[in-house]
Amino acid sequence: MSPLILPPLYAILDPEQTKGSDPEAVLRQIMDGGAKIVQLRAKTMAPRDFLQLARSARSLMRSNDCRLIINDRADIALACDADGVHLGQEDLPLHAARKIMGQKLIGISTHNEGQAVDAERGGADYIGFGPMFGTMTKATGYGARGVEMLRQIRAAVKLPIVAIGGIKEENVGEVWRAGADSAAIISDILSATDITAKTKRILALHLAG
Ligand code: TZP
Ligand code: MG
Repeated sequence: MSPLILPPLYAILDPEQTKGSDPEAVLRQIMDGGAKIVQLRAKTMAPRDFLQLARSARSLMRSNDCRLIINDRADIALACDADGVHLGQEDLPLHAARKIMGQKLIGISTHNEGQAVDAERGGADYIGFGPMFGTMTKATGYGARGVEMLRQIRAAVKLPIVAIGGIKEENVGEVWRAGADSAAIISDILSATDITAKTKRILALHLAG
C-alpha cells in the first residue's frame, strides 16, 4: 500500500466546542476553508447521536473530497463508512482495532518516543503526538512536549505525524518546521469568528513555507 500523505491541517470538529453553532454548518465552513481531513470528536454524545452526525458529515465530506476520521469509536467509524479511526493509549489496542478496521486508517495518539515506535511497529497509519503546547481543550495528563521533542519523534519514526495540543495560527509554522506532516487544531479554528477565513489563513501559512 502506498504510504499515507496527510494534508498539512488536520481539523478536529468537536460539537461540544462550536459555541452552539450547528456542527454541520461548522463543518462546511472548515471545508470551505480548504481542510481535506477532519476528525469528529464527541466525548459525551450518545452513540446513536454521534452516528447520526457522523453519517451526515460523511455525505457532506464526500462531495468535498475530504477525509473523515472518527475519534475513539471503531464501531461508529465503520457504521458511517469513515476513512478511519483515531485511538488514544487507553482506547482499543492497535492490534484489536486493526482486526475491526481492516484496511481503513488507524491513527494512534502518542506522548513519547516509546509509544510512537510501538505504534509504528504495530502497524498504525499515522501517529498523533502531543500535547505540543499548553491547551485548555483537554486535560492530557502530560506537560507540553515542545518542538524539540517533536524533532526527536520525527527522527525515530517514518510514519506521518500529526502534532496536537495548543496549536494555533501563531505557532503552527514551528510545528511543521519541526517535522510534523500535519497540525491538528481544535480551539483556534472552532473559536474563530470566521472559521473559513481562519482555516484559509492557516493553510496559506503552509504554502508560504
Ligand atoms: N489531544 C491532545 S491535546 C488535545 C487532544 C485532543 C486537544 C487539542 O485541542 P486544541 O484546542 O487544538 O489545543
Ligand atoms: Mg480516545
